[in-house]
Amino acid sequence: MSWIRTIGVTCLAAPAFAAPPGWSTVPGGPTGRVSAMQAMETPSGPRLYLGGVFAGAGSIPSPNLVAWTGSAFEPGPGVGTEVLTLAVFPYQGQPRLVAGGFLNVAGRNVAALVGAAWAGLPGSPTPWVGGLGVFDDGSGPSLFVSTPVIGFHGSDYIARFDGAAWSGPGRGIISVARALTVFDHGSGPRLYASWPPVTAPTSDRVGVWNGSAWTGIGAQLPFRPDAMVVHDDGAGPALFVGGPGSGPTVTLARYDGSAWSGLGAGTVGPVRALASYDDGSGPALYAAGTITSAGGAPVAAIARWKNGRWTPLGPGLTGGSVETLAVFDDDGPGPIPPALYAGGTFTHAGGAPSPFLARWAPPACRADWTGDGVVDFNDLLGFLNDFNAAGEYADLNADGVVDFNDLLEFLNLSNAGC
Ligand SMILES: [Ca+2]
Ligand SMILES: [Ca+2]
Repeated sequence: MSWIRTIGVTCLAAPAFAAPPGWSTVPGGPTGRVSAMQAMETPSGPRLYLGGVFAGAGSIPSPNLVAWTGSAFEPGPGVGTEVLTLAVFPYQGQPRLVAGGFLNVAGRNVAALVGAAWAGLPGSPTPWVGGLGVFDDGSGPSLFVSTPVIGFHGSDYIARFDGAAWSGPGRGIISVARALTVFDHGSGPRLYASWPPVTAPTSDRVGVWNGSAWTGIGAQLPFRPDAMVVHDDGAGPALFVGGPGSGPTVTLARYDGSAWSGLGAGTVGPVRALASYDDGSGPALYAAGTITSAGGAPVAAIARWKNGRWTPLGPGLTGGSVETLAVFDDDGPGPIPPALYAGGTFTHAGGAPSPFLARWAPPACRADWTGDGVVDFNDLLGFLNDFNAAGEYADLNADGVVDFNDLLEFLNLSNAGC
């Protein structure tokens, strides 16, 4: 039979869970825009917190913040009028979820979830908060808070809170930084902000906090970033940034510690969220927002960069934008693989209704090649198509080549029911 043949295709990563991923909806999810997501361990187990502008999740009232347990939604509890940013920060003796935005918790716009109640951080901004970042300069972790205040605790637009007291790191940055990300390119960790400091050329676009002062990045970038993530594309960890751009402008770049570089033909359209996620075939970079093309081909709001090329995520996300991405493992060590969650204003995922929240992941059962929840003949046909095309997910036994042993592996999985 023609499809039984050896195909010598080299795959780079050893897949832990190779089967083609797909979109699924998360029933009973948030009833409005999701702007931020944060995974964390809690005394009740892992939670994915979702913040934004909504009345609750499904029929559960919980304004602007809800928690996903991996199988159900819980009240956040709700907070404020709009959550823009979330982080995890040690406060009052243990790691806490902290939120920023338009919260007005006792007049403050950064609040920590202490037990079952929100506590406004004393000294936190009375105007809104657009960015939160956690950075340890060696003296313990500090929460960096970005807000539209000149001279906020002695620093423009940004100040730090060590859990007890605020300090202004001197001259600040030139506007509210939505993205604050820690990156170490070999000379120690630094905090990167999505606006340059007042002391650097605006063309630097990005500010760097070295533990004592803000400096420019020293390498010009043609757009201002809104999203940042550290990702290893195989050439070592690098800082990837995405931004608004306009028209046919590339809106994504990679910084290796000394220079910016592009990602192939790049993305067109605003990038609002970035994530590093391993779907079982190795880590890849995911860029999302309102992008309309990646690598020169059309995509719907989200695309994947791996091994030097762009791929769409099936029919993508439509009807609105993607504002945030997060990786969450619904059942921890259980059989369900980690998923990439997307939140925003979109209405559909993979062509099916999935308002404001969607889940991209391989099927829990590897023999369910089509991801429709049943193992049948269509899965064999689907696998054989990918096998013949030497598709990247066809290396089922993770030995780096797509060959007859992978077909045997699939048949074994299929016979075993999964
Ligand atoms: Ca199936
Ligand atoms: Ca193989």
